[in-house]
Amino acid sequence: MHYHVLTLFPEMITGGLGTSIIGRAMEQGIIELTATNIRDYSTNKHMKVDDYPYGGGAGMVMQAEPVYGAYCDVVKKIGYKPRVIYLTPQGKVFNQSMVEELAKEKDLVFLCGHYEGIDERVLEEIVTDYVSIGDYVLTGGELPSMVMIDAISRFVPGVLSNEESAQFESFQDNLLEYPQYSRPAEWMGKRVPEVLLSGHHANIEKWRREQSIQRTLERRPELLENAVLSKKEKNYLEKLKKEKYSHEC
Ligand code: 6GU
Repeated sequence: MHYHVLTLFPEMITGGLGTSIIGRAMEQGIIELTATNIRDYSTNKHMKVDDYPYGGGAGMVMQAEPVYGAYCDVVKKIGYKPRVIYLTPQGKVFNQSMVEELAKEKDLVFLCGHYEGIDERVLEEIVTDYVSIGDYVLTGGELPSMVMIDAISRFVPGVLSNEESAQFESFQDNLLEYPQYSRPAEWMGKRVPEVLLSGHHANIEKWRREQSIQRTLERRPELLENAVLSKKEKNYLEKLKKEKYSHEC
């Protein structure tokens, strides 16, 4: 996977993604990250990339030409027109199924806007996907593109080791992850649940599934509508719901 990030702040991207699991995958050559400074494509003698909005109003607008120049260089380099993701609070809200779909691409371009946005004409010309990372407003598209690159990379083959593998985590089966414990067996008077010390693998598995169901009911009940549960697990969920309501005043 090769990520191409078009931004006015390339150091933010390379600095933010250079460590930990993503940094290791770059060293191994499994993923590649090129952060391009849109300012390098300014055709203005002062290297300006923004101007006042036609029609008036607050703030500045990023001009079409430098953005298009940066994009065209990517197309020239890779030899085809890739998906171009524009990070905007007006986009479709990013989720795990988008992660898994985007992880199949060979190249992805992330276009990061600033100021009051980017001239609409270049967006019409190059953008294939408008994506938001949630319903709040950030100052630019850099943090959202880093969030997306982190999440997508976890699904690029070879990025995670077997142990780190994505298969058994939150949102698998639409259930949240069960709680984890490590040594010591007692900390501040709190003991690790005894079943985890028992070595009885079937009981541990059952306990973890039940904890996942309980945690999902408490924290993200809307996910349970799409969760895949066995008959016994459905009964367990019904029991939890009854208990929950019986505790309310
Ligand atoms: Cl993708 N961009 C900006 N500027 N703000 C956001 C966002 C994106 N997603 C949520 N808020």
